[in-house]
Amino acid sequence: MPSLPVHGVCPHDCYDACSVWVTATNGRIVRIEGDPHHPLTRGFLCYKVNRYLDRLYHPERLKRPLKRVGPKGLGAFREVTWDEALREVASRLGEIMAKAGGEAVLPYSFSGNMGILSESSMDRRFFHYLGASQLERTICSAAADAALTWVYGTRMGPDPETLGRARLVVLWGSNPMVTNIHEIPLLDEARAHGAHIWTIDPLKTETATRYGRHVALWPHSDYALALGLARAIIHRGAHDQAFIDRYTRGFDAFQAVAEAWPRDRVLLATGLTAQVFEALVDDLIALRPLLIRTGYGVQRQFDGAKTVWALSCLSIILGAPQDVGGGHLVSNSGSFSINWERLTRPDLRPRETRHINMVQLGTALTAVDSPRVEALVVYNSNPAATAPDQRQVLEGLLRSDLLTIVHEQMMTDTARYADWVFPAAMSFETLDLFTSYWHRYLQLSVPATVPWGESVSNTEFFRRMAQALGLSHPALAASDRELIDDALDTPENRCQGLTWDRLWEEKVIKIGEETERRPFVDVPAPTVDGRLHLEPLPVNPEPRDMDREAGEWILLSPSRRRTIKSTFGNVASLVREDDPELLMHPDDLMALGVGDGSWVRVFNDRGETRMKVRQSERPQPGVVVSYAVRWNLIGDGGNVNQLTSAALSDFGGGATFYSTRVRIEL
Ligand SMILES: Nc1nc2c(c(=O)[nH]1)N[C@H]1C(S)=C(S)[C@@H](COP(=O)(O)OP(=O)(O)OC[C@H]3O[C@@H](n4cnc5c(=O)[nH]c(N)nc54)[C@H](O)[C@@H]3O)O[C@H]1N2
Ligand SMILES: Nc1nc2c(c(=O)[nH]1)N[C@H]1C(S)=C(S)[C@@H](COP(=O)(O)OP(=O)(O)OC[C@H]3O[C@@H](n4cnc5c(=O)[nH]c(N)nc54)[C@H](O)[C@@H]3O)O[C@H]1N2
Ligand code: SF4
Ligand SMILES: [Mo]
Repeated sequence: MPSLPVHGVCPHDCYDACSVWVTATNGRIVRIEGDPHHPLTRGFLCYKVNRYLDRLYHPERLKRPLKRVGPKGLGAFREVTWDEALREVASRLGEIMAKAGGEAVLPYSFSGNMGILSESSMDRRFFHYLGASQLERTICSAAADAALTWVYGTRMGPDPETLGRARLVVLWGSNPMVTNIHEIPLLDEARAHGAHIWTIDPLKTETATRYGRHVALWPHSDYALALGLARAIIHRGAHDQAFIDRYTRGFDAFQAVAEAWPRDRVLLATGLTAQVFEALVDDLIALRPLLIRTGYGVQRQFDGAKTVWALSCLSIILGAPQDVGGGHLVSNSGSFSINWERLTRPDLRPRETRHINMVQLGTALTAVDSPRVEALVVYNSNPAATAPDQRQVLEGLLRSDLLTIVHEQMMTDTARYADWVFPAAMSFETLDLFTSYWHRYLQLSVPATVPWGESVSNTEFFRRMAQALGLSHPALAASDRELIDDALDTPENRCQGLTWDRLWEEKVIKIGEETERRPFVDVPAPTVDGRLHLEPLPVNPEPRDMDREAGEWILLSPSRRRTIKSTFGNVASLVREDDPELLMHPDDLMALGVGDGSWVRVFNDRGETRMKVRQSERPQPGVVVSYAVRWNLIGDGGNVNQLTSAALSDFGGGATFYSTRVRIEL
């Protein structure tokens, strides 16, 4: 007899945060279906999660703690009991901290599970209490976050439920056909009402093909384009001076930067024709509501932050925020009211401790001193596959004196380098609270069954670690229910009656402002003066990254349809071993004298990997594509991140994966 379905939330790092119903029979999950009542996720799931049972009960799913028995990286382990593993790990951690202090311990995690408890609660308390090094979690969106906070004082944009009203949508470096599939019905709706939808992307993506009006600009030239469009609009007198006067500050300084971008310079930088440029200007001036929908693709590069700043300013000088359905949407993370201080307890830190930027994990493990990183605790992330400058990361993970502890669901590329691996529960087996970086629904995910084997949730893992280390502070023993209460404990939530009881009753709750309320217009921007800040970021206003040398290609590695970064990368129904790895334009294949399907060596001064080339008109000549990311194990021991840059973005300390140049040979 199947039990009744319970409400769950897809936990993966995805805009959509789908509402689902999960059914278990005899302790085993047998069905995962979309919730038809969720206004945005609408009862359908993506290609990946439609095959989720293949991941949940994957033959390689970890069930018991493991201790390394062979050389690091080879994946030779033996099963041990939780008691033995915790005892030994606690004793090693104790020795390290006694000798080198808490900062010799480095946590490394990201959004493998987006539940608030799983991503950022007991783990943070634990590391704060130890006085561990603090990880700056920058790998995904730090450049955009910094720019948005500069301009708007938060990360918030229009409610996606109003998207259908837009009459001009500019999808700027975003590929919702792959990464935000529930946005597609909204875009279709807008198009059915006559909206023009432009896609600004160096690649001819599935989204560009669906909506036409594709602007295949040269990678990383968006900053030039945004400023050039703004300049042209201002020169035509078509900017919204009344809006600018009432809601913004810094317009003159913005205009001074935009002045450096006359049309000819923009055409040279972007590769656009004058007709396309003028058609865009005309649409931007004529059509309202105007939504600029910026994805994270534009900011994974050296000039990432100032690009997002320029796009924000472009939408603001056109007065886009004053229409319901208009504005600039990058992220809605800032819409939610979560008491992060109470949840993560930075006050537990014995003293201020150093920060380590996760983008530079390789350097942190191989070159940082005083103290050296002697213990690395990885959860919710698979840096051996997903971090840039992979050769250095793997060199660090191979250090014989590094204690590496990994809490994981699968034997990932990173877990193979661990000294100790602890089995992690899956989200549908644990209680958690979810926000979204796209929509405005807070959701409760209720366990459909108990964790598989001896696996435990992230919160339970860190409770056990604390106990094994003899840490008796009550904050380190809080239950999941107590953590949720702490998370919700804010004046805004109290005011809206957002409590555990209501969440338990309703499971899916629309938060904050009503759909019709226009951010930054009906409520002031949460900046110091309530205005939108157009002043330039405190960085060099000239772009850094626009060209390549002879014999080099720009390598882009955006999201892959059948995986979420490396997650799902071992699910046979989703990953084919013969998947093409490197897409290349036919002209480039011809010039290189390489046939479709050949194996090539792709290299630069950071690393190299072998990939199979496939002829494709997605990239333009001079650009190659390898979707992020496949497991190293499934290739030649490395993947695209052998080649990517660990340099930081202009502002905000973000990742620059796409500022990568490579050479290619047979
Ligand atoms: N199926 C699937 N879904 C995912 C993910 C996944 O791996 N697979 N990843 C999830 C995560 S972690 C994130 S952060 C989001 C990211 O999702 P998005 O915000 O959509 O970002 P990306 O996939 O990085 O890139 C989007 C587009 O930006 C383009 N792009 C690259 N460089 C430039 C440039 O210089 N200018 C412009 N205009 N465009 C550029 C790329 O070609 C790509 O088509 O998606 C999430 N959803
Ligand atoms: N070349 C290139 N590289 C990129 C990018 C790119 O565009 N190009 N994008 C970057 C971006 S945007 C991101 S966000 C990062 C993501 O990089 P990662 O943070 O490494 O994310 P994933 O590869 O999804 O790995 C998440 C891991 O968490 C595990 N996991 C899932 N749920 C749980 C749980 O509840 N508990 C525990 N303990 N583990 C769990 C999964 O099994 C999986 O192995 O990759 C970055 N890497
Ligand atoms: S991965 Fe994204 S689209 Fe797919 S089910 Fe999860 S939240 Fe929905
Ligand atoms: Mo991401």
